[in-house]
Amino acid sequence: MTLAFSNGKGVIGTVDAQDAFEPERIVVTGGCGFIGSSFVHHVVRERPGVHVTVLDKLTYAGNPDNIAGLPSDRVELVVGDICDAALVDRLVSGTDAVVHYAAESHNDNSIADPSPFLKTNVEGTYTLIEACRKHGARYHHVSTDEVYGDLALDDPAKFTEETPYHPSSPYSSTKASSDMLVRAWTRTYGLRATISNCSNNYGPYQHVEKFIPRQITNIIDGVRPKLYGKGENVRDWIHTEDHSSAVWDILTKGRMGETYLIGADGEKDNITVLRMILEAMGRDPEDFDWVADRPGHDRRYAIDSTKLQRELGWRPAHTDFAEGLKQTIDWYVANESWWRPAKEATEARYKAQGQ
Ligand code: NAD
Ligand code: TDX
Repeated sequence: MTLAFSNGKGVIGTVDAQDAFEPERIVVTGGCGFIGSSFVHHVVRERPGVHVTVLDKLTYAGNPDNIAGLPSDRVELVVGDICDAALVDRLVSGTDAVVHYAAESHNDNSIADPSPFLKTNVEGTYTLIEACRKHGARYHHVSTDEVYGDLALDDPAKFTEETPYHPSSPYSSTKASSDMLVRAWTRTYGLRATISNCSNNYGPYQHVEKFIPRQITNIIDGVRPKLYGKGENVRDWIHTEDHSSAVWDILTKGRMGETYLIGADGEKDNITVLRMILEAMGRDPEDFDWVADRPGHDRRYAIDSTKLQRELGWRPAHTDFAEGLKQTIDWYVANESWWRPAKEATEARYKAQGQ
């Protein structure tokens, strides 16, 4: 049987009934990070019947304040490591699905020290899929477009689900490795899994080590923003709330064993984004420093999300990047107490790298 779904005006997609899935209890790993916490908020807001257990190690990137204030009968935080097999086994035994966000997520850190990336991104994923296999839980794997490597700046192509894997950095190669584990577990053991590969996210609660929050908070601090290389690298920006709605759709309507690319046609080069931030904050658009380039710096990412849109009817809600950026800037201006504790150490790390 096939189920149709509509946007209120007409049918925009269908899904096989056998794949439609309505979880009551989910485990969200990395739910105190930037994107995982957005997903937790999304589920609490949009799905009143669903209980969320967040499993998060609270590394430098995890902050329990990101999910503070959510109702305690809907959201439980378990502080722990996804590599802890006994803990993972216990949590997965009582859940319908695992949505896996936890990761070491920053390329620059992976270049400075790859070891935690191997541990968390590869061994952590292995630990989770083994538990899901044992207990028959559904598994959704959150990954990145960086597994496909990069595109030339003048190439009209975009990544699709058929693009060969070609990761460049220690971070993206560990994410690619984790995707491969999920694919193998799906085929060999019949793990009931889906995978999504999303482009660059922006929005509130992003760590100040990442490009957009780093520049916003530098400007607030009266420090000149830092642009790598020639500033011509292109990223395909998507608001984190759109990433969250897409992951929910894939979890509940996606076909087993399938990969879906998530993107919102938000390609911009870095210098353009930086000038937009400077202008939105009332500064001279040329008031920034050129700094050393990232080794192996991927040139361009671009996502073709046709499959997700056509099969599952997903659409991004935040299509005005300038407006989303302005709201993001306003959030950092209004929430200095959230980012201030991480700022000094982050900038000290960059300074040591000449960035
Ligand atoms: P983040 O660094 O902001 O958050 C990561 C979270 O995982 C933190 O809360 C941290 O405490 C937790 N964590 C780290 N190691 C852990 C461990 N061993 N056990 C338990 N918890 C652990 O990352 P993010 O930007 O929110 O990214 C989340 C996911 O989305 C990652 O898998 C990332 O690869 C993927 N992704 C990110 C982007 C992006 O633009 N940021 C784009 C596509 C995909
Ligand atoms: O200070 C900076 N100056 C600068 O020019 C920083 C921190 C970055 N950059 C550049 C590098 C990139 O071209 O900006 C671009 C974006 O950098 P990041 O925010 O570090 O993101 P990126 O490396 O593209 O990876 C992000 O998107 C894909 C996330 O961090 C990953 O987790 C995700 O998988």
